[in-house]
Amino acid sequence: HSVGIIGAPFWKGQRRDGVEKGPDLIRDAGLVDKLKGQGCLVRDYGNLKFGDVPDDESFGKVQRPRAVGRANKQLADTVHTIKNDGHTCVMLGGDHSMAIGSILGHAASKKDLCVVWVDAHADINTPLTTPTGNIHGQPMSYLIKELHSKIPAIPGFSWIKPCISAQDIVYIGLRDVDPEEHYILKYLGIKSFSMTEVDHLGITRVMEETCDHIFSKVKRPIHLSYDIDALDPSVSPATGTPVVGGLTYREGIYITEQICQTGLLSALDMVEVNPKLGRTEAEVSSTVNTAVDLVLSCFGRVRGGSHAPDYCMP
Ligand code: DIR
Ligand code: MN
Ligand code: MN
Ligand code: MN
Repeated sequence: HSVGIIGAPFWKGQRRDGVEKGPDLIRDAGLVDKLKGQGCLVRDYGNLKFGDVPDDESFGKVQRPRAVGRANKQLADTVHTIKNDGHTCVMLGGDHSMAIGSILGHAASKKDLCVVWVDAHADINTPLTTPTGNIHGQPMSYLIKELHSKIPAIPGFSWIKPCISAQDIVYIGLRDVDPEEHYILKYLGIKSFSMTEVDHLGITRVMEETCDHIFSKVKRPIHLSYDIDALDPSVSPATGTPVVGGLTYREGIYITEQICQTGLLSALDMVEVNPKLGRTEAEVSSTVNTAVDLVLSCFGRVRGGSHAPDYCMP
């Protein structure tokens, strides 16, 4: 695997500061060396730098639209470059509003991508349905072609054009979905495996059906957008909106192992790690180490162990 890493230390898609520390914490936990140790070629593109955006008045309920729009444009351009350089792109967040730029930048070089969104939340509120005004609860609404007519013109967002169809999306891990979001999911017929389906089918069948759905016509590049709050807060407590009853560590890792197995992972987001929201050092390290393990498992780490192809016994 050839991996390009970009840090997006951005928090303005929600209200709790600390999530901008995610990229450096995940790196400090040894991500790059561990990826190299399992045979990956790694290029670290560093962290994006986001300037101040003055007079960023809310648009209706939507908070800090210009800052979010501008940061996502920077990210989209960089992800596009990383894809054109031939890497699988890893975006370290930052809050989940950065999936807008990550997916748009990815789509700029891979037109036929599909999205697997692993999250406790659907993040599909529109600017008109959002109960909180936080853009990290809305990114999907800007990206889906079928919702285009429902999205008003937002300052800072004029460059954003939807790039995916409702049928190209699978959700896994949902358990905190707003009523309007639930309506949108049903109305568009979006494939979703809530925690109820994970309980009912088991994670094995969830992943089989996920692959059947996204590859029903042809094999295509996968954009995996992984919100660390998909996992149970007993595993990853240091995050902005934890919700009880989440994926176990093993279910979370099984998802990334199976996505790796497809051979079609083209871009990954690892978002919403917020060290300021861990109550103890152990809570922070459990969250950060889980994020690292999920990334490693996207790029070939297997729990049964492995060895280099030319390995000889001493
Ligand atoms: C809620 C919470 N649905 C919102 N969303 C979160 O703000 O739109 N997404 N926490 O990660
Ligand atoms: Mn979430
Ligand atoms: Mn439902
Ligand atoms: Mn999310």
